[in-house]
Amino acid sequence: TSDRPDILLIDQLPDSVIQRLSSAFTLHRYENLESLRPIAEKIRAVTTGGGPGVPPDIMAALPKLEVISVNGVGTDQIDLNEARRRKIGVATTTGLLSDDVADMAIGLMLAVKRQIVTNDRFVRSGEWAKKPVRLSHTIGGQKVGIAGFGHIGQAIAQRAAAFNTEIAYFNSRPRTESSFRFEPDLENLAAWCDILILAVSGGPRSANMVNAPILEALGPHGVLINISRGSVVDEDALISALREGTIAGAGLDVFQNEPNINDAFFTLENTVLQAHQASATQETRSAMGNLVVENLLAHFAGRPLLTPVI
Ligand code: 8YV
Repeated sequence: TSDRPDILLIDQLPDSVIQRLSSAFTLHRYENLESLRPIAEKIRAVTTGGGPGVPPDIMAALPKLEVISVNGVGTDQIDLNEARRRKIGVATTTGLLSDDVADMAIGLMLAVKRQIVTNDRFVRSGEWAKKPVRLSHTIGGQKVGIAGFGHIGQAIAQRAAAFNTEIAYFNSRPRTESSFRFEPDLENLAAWCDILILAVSGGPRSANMVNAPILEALGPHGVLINISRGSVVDEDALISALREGTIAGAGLDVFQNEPNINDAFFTLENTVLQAHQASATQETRSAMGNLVVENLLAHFAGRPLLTPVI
């Protein structure tokens, strides 16, 4: 009945959020297109994460879809033109996760530059008693280039500034309200900086934006940090650059084909890997989940979405 709309869940949500959802809606977990078919006609809303989005075949299979509530900020895996054409509302959890994601970028920067993860392995393997410790690199005075200067990029800049780094950013347009230096050319930014942090949104415009020439420009002392989308980086070029010392190291939270990522990453000593966890704190995931619920409740109460993207 219309009192308890049927909702399709793609991706994981915290238990407390599932409980809130199940008190207002009838929930269906997405497994595959086959098992979706019999209930597809009933589904009026989808919740999903920024990573998985809503694959086109799922969207096409849901004729009664009214609203997509994204547990994240990325909409690169949702066909927004198609959603607009079908008058499907799309909401995200904008604003809630920038701080956590920026913290992860800084954490990865420190982990790579100060060799925290390799040092952890050095201690655990018992090597400490046998070998001299390796020297790492100072953060202060380093040049930090930030590609993508939205909420997350700006939160990264604010934090990086506290480490007495020099900062410049690349963006589709200058942020005149910001006092940080704008660099309109990504290759120039890569050539200038010691640490290149990716905070651009995903999608066709940024696909493989960080390719072999950008990595060459970053150079043998350069470090790449990615908390945005795996699609932004040409991974074959990155893996060769890390193997051959074209760049010094990388800290990666996101990959192509998650979670079945290229296993070449597993053997790279100079990389620190995370499982797309930059927003994955209990506090933020529960705030995000609650906003996912609020958007759905608003929609089915006939009110506008709280945080619509279209
Ligand atoms: C989440 C994200 O990990 O906000 C995004 O776009 O990718 C992340 O915050 C994701 O939404 C959960 O799948």
